[in-house]
Amino acid sequence: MRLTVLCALCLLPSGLASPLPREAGGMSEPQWRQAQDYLRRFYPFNSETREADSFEARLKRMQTFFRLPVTGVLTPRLVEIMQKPRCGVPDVADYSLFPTQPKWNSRVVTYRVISYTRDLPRVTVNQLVAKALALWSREIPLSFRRVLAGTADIMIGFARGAHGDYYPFDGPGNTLAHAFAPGPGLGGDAHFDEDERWTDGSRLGINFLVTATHELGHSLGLGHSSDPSAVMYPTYRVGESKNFRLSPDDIKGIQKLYGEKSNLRKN
Ligand SMILES: [Ca+2]
Ligand SMILES: [Zn+2]
Ligand SMILES: [Zn+2]
Repeated sequence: MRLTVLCALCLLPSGLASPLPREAGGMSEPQWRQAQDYLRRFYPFNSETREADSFEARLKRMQTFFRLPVTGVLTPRLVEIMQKPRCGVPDVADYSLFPTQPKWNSRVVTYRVISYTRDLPRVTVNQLVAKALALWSREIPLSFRRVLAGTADIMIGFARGAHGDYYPFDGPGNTLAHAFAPGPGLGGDAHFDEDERWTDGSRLGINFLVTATHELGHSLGLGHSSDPSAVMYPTYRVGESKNFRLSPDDIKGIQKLYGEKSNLRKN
């Protein structure tokens, strides 16, 4: 069985808190604690040494990811990023852990929406999931088939708090959703935090199309991108529902995994 991207989190004992560095002043105790928690969740281990490393080393990897000066010092700018709503999948390309990048090997991948949000009509959720999948499938030789019962490759649902996969959601804000890389069982599944207020763009809230397109990118095998224009960027930004589309970076990533769709079939 293949490891998923999220399994990276399992490797980390929760008591492994590093001592708080004191060299940078101006941060409150809760901010330090939040920073430690954030780094533990999203930068759990070094993908080269496969070891959990120090607070400073994690901070440096975060600064590298977000294209900031790599100082290893906690700054207000980093605290600001840490407070943004985001995806629950770590910003660690742990693909070096497996010999091959996980992907679906069949040309048709099935999906099923198993639970819904109270914020949107079911038909809207179904339409937006189909739209998100279409954004990906128009770039690659892969198609999606919805099933209404039984087990699908990609099981999609909304849940709050603990929901049976060791990655409990955290109430309103912060983690919005997470998804698992291709594989059996939980592999490919995408979960959305029901404690968020989901919207189709017609009112305030977290845009479901934008979030679903991101999570389904993980379901297809993509990790996070540090390109701020990419759908696979880890933090959520508002105001991007109109003309929403994949960025060149996303397309490059997905085609690296699956190849290009034949030009004849692309509109
Ligand atoms: Ca949340
Ligand atoms: Zn993500
Ligand atoms: Zn989950």
